[in-house]
Amino acid sequence: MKKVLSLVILSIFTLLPLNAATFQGGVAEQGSGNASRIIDKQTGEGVGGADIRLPKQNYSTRTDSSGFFELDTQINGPSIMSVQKENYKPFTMTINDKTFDAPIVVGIEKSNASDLALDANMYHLGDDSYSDLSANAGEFRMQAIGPFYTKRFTLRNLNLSKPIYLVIGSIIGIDTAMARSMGQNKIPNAFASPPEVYFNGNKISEIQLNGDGQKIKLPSNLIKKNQVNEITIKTGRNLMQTAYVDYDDIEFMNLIIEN
Ligand SMILES: [Ca+2]
Repeated sequence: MKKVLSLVILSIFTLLPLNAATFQGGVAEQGSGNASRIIDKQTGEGVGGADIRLPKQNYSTRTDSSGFFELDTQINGPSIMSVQKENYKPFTMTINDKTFDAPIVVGIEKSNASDLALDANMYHLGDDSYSDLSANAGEFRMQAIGPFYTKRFTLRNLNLSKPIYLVIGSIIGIDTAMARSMGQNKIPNAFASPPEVYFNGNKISEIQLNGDGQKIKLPSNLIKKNQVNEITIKTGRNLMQTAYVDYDDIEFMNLIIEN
């Protein structure tokens, strides 16, 4: 019971920057034995043959025919775990060394025709220079692609009468003052400006906290229907370092457009 509670607290914590309704998967209940499980969120049945990946650990495994899996790898510090299965929304969640102290059950959702999976890969923004106390300290270094990420895509078949969102599956490593005050990192004397999100050249959001399933509304006046649109995510910089530019090293995975 204690484990369930701590997972619930973890979920609430990682979900703080958004409302609960935006969580697409979710830790539903405790698993049994040593095996964790992936289930269909609607039917509650196990999802067999789902790919589980931990890019930072360079580790992957697959669920058995009943949806059960075990992670045979060491997790130090926050890491992103992805779950992928055909016909389901790509799902990610932030895990740490405590997450699998007891088996967990994660519900994944069938994909909708109106959702656009923009990018299921993991990216590291920054300059590969960061403190061991940062929210990003981990054992496997994924090379930084630089201070920003850009993706171009065409938006078709949109229902413009409904809101359209960019969903960031998971994001870790943000060292803002707010992330520090929430206990997401342990750096005593430094903090960074927040990552910024641009849509078609306009800044539409700042991301203050690490977490899963963060939803950003795309302003309808900026949406180009049936044309090329562009999303850019730019990492922040260490505000206590003035001698040179020290970009905040962050990692994110799984971008989806939801309509
Ligand atoms: Ca850095």
